[in-house]
Amino acid sequence: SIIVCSTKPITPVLDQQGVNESGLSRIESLSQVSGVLGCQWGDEGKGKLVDILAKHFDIVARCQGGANAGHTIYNSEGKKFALHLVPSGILNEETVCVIGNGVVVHLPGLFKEIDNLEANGVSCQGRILVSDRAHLLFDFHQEIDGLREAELANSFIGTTKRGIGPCYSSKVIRNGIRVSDLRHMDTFPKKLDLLLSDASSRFQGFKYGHDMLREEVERYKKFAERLEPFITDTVHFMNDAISQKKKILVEGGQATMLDIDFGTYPFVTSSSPSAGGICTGLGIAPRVVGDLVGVVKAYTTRVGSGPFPTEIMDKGGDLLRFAGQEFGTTTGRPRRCGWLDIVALRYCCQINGFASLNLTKLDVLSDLSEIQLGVTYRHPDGSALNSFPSDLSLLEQIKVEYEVLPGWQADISSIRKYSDLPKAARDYVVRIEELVGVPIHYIGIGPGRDALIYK
Ligand code: 2SA
Ligand code: GDP
Ligand code: MG
Repeated sequence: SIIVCSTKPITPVLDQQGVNESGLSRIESLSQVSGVLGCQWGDEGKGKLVDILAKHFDIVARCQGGANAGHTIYNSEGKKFALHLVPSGILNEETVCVIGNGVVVHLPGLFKEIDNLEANGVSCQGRILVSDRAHLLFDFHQEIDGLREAELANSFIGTTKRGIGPCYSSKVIRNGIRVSDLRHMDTFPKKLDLLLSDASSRFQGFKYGHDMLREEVERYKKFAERLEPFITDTVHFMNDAISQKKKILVEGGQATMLDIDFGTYPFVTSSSPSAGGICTGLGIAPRVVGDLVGVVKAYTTRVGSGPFPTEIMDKGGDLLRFAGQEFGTTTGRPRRCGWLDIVALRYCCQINGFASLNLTKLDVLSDLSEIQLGVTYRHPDGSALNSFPSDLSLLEQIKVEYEVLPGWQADISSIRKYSDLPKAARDYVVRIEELVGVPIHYIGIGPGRDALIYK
């Protein structure tokens, strides 16, 4: 047989969303129910991957969190969208977007987001389903989020003040109001009254009167009418879709290191952004959940207070912040920056059992002459920790040991093939895979839809 060798470099054939052939096989082999979850302290670039994958899924579903999430995505013309409650599948017109029972829903915020999408030519009609079991997050939840942070004084969490903790508190203490309650406007005022009086007895700074209650009820009567077409028994919908062999992609908000159980408690969010949140937040069985893709930034950022072992405290942190444009999508807060933390990443991979990883923002490291990887946590007694500690006081005392790798000091943002990356960049990717034991299948080299390398 004759083997014909081309002397010309082969340019990958890109489809409209910039997916080349190797990318297609990666995406098509993802299981019927797949998920995209954050591996660090959020803002890894989950939204971008979900938007790219959405084209190959029938449904994109959010299972936890609320409008604290900020997922930035760009359409094929480069137009930017910052999503908070609406799943990042919305720009792909064939995709149905589900807001599951585990999400806390601030209706004014949701409607504003929908109006903004519609004003920018994205049709949402019939494409967004809101679970009848999801809890409603009221403006007063946001107000007491602020009061609670003020009360905590120097040990404040640094929440997004979107009312997340207070709303999940209402849910767990069992006086929360759910979307389905909007269908019973006769009993709604009494429920809201109880909820508000609970808040005012707990927070001196929170006052409400009958006028406010009446106005809020009137407002919610209108919201109830507007929401009605969106309200769905999403547990039934999801399970039906699974039996019909529809492809479902679950979009995580926040990340495992902010998980209420596994994160750096109490400096965490109030939901479960890790794998378990998929089942509780959508009402689907663990055995139907297939491949989970972990999204990990090539370095680390954290917004809000709490331990951050690999944080760069000197001007190196500022350089990363500006190079990576690390400012909160929801609040605009500057994000704290540091090196990639392998100990935390391994812990996260254990909890979630990722099939593969998406390493994002590799392009941001391009100017550095050397790059550090936090590989070991050393106890004050000199021993190496064999897991991520739950004890925050210990976490503050540990010393991180770093491996230093050479940088590549070249612009990689227009590269679309793994083999075209500079050797030092490939070495960095491979070293992370070796240390973590999970393959990196996707590499982000820019914010745009096409800026993804499939490995
Ligand atoms: P909350 O508001 O109760 O969930 O805050 C508790 C902690 O969780 C963190 N958290 C986040 N961290 C990163 N990104 C988030 N979303 C926005 C974004 C944040 C923003 O995409 O940039 O705009 O500031 C997010 N949401 C919650 C939060 O910082 C607290 O540490
Ligand atoms: P999410 O919350 O995980 O969806 O992430 P955010 O949207 O809050 O933050 C990630 C930011 O990085 C967004 O502004 C994205 O547009 C941007 N981004 C995502 N992937 C890449 C990448 O590979 N390179 C660069 N330079 N930016 C990226
Ligand atoms: Mg974000």
